Amino acid sequence: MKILLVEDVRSIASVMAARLGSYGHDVTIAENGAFAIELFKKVNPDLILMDIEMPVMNGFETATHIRSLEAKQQWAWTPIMFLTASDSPENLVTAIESGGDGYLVKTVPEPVLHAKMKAMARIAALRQRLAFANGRLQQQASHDGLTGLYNRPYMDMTVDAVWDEAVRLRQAFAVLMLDVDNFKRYNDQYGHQAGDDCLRKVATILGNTMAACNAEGLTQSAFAARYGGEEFAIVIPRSSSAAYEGVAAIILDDLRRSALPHEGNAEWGIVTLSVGGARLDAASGTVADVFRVADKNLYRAKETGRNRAELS
Ligand code: GH3
Ligand code: MG
Ligand code: MG
Ligand code: MG
Repeated sequence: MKILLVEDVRSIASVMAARLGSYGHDVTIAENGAFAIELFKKVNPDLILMDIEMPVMNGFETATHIRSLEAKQQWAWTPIMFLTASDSPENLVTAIESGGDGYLVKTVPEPVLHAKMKAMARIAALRQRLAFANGRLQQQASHDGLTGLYNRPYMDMTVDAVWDEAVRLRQAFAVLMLDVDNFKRYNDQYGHQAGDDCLRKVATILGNTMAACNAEGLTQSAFAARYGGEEFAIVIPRSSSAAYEGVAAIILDDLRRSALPHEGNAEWGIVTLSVGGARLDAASGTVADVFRVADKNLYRAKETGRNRAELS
């Protein structure tokens, strides 16, 4: 385990650190609460062992501060064991109230300390596995399994939040709906498996293009999502009309330049997209209306020849 040991008396700290080190733990020492908070952010320890009486900031105050830092992250809770001189009920109550998980007396016998650390290491290992599994679940819940882009539920949730803020602050809001041209023919000619690969490639291009647009400052927090089937959506918060038109043009161009073969796609012979867009200078009404307009424009782009954008 990575242990953050907080103790102002140097001799006690070094004896304790040597013991913990001999059990195979990686110990960082902080000599007061203020240093402990700095090191806590840097080291990301599995366990904090902390003295109560210290200058600058005592152990209880430090624990409260660490808990308030952790409150900003979901699921964050680093175990804190206080090191006390005396085994009193008041200490235990205050320890728990201030956000600690228990305490050890400083004169704890060697085998007891060793055993307690074994128990804490088991909990730390479990927390690591949970954090890993949780990260994977979050990724799966928000991303499309085929293409790796954001999925529809994530997009809907994010759009609602972006839209609410846009309405409140009367900000611009834009959306592009994109649909692969003649994709049924692609499947018919190359097979469904190749169709899946093609959707992955198109999605990668969309994702990369939007990352570049954000990185270059053309857009801020714009993102692409798989809307369903061979349809995608791009949400562009706070977008100027130049940025909105720019993104549509760049997307069409990036896909054309990738030149993914699609023999059955009219005279082009490569995979192309049709795009319909809608943009408001100052958000009002409902976001569903904005999507409806974009969808209508997508239909017009199809009607008037495909491989093009219709924006309003
Ligand atoms: P249009 O230019 O008018 O959009 O023509 P289209 O053929 O693309 O449109 P249509 O809606 O007729 O067909 C869409 C096709 O996309 C049919 C469906 O099988 C295919 N499709 C949807 N989702 C997937 C997928 O996940 N994988 C594959 N391989 N094909 C998909
Ligand atoms: Mg002390
Ligand atoms: Mg379609
Ligand atoms: Mg299509």
